[in-house]
Amino acid sequence: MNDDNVVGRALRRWGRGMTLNRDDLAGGRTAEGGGEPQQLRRRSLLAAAGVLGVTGGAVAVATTTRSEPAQAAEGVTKRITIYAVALPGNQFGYGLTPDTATIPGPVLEMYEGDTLEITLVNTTNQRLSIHPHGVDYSTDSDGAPFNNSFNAPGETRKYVWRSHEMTATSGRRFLPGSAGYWHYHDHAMGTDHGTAGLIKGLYGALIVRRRGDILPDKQFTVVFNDLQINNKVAPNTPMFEANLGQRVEWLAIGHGNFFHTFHLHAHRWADNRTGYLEGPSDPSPVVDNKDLNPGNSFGFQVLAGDSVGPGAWMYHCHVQSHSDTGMAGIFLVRNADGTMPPGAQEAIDRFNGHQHAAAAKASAQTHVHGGTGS
Ligand SMILES: [Cu+2]
Repeated sequence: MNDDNVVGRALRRWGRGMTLNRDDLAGGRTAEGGGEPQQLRRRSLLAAAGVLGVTGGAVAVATTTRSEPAQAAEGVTKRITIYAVALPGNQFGYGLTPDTATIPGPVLEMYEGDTLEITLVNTTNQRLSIHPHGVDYSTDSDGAPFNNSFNAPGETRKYVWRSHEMTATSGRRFLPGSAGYWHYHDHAMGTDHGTAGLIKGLYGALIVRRRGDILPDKQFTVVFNDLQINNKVAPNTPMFEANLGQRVEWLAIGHGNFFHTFHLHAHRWADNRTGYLEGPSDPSPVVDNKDLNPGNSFGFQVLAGDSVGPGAWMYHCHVQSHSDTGMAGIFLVRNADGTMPPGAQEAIDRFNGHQHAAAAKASAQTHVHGGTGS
């Protein structure tokens, strides 16, 4: 893949939609570790994007570093095109170009107050849609077939997602804004609930940030989908990598027919909107394990290796039969200079050589689930 072409396409798309604005909102990073061969590498794209800061096939413009709080103009409308594409192995993915569809799809980002106008191009022979959680939309952007809101095979259709800031209401109370770690997914393939689209990979993360939120150095999307992670089983699950001290944003999403618990080794976060404590008396519980059930999503930021140092750390479902059958992966925290810490490669080798005894069986069962509807 040619990064310059990706960036060029993104810029042309932006040029049609709006004027580039250095203070504009982050967005459009392709999820790392999506596991598809076409997957964009965010680091190389960042380098290619240069001063304009277009990332990952680029929904938007991200220039803010972690020492520089996010800022955005009020009420920006961002126009993007997303392609729904058939992938090898009877899977499907969303991509910012027809050639870069991944499982999960690209991370979409906006700030509270922004509007995301999505042109969804259905390149497949299946009925499908894109349905968001957490944002505002009318029934014709719902993505649900009963609202007649979907793409027929080969059809292109526009979906509009709006968002809003927190507002004061009576009784000294506040109505929530849109900020949160949300997600999007198909709602039309196979059944009126998109059951086939979901099991086959049509899902991704949606972040609505509040102005002033800290932006991460890296983002990892982890989707517990039936008994798989990002439609993979260990040891083929994504290995997420960061250098010691990098600010890492985890995006966790649940889909399918099972209840899960997401556990990250050696790191902990505040169980609130961001993962950070607001101060020494912030009452948010601090956790390292959290329910991740179908339709749920949460996110948090941690400093890679904070208080524990570099190493190969595991992330996994803590339902034992699920982790035993392959719902596990590696969070590799390298040394601050990017070199491998002692013992990490050996740990990775052991993980890769580990016989996840029932993995093949579980995978086969999952494919039975996924075999319906198309
Ligand atoms: Cu599980």
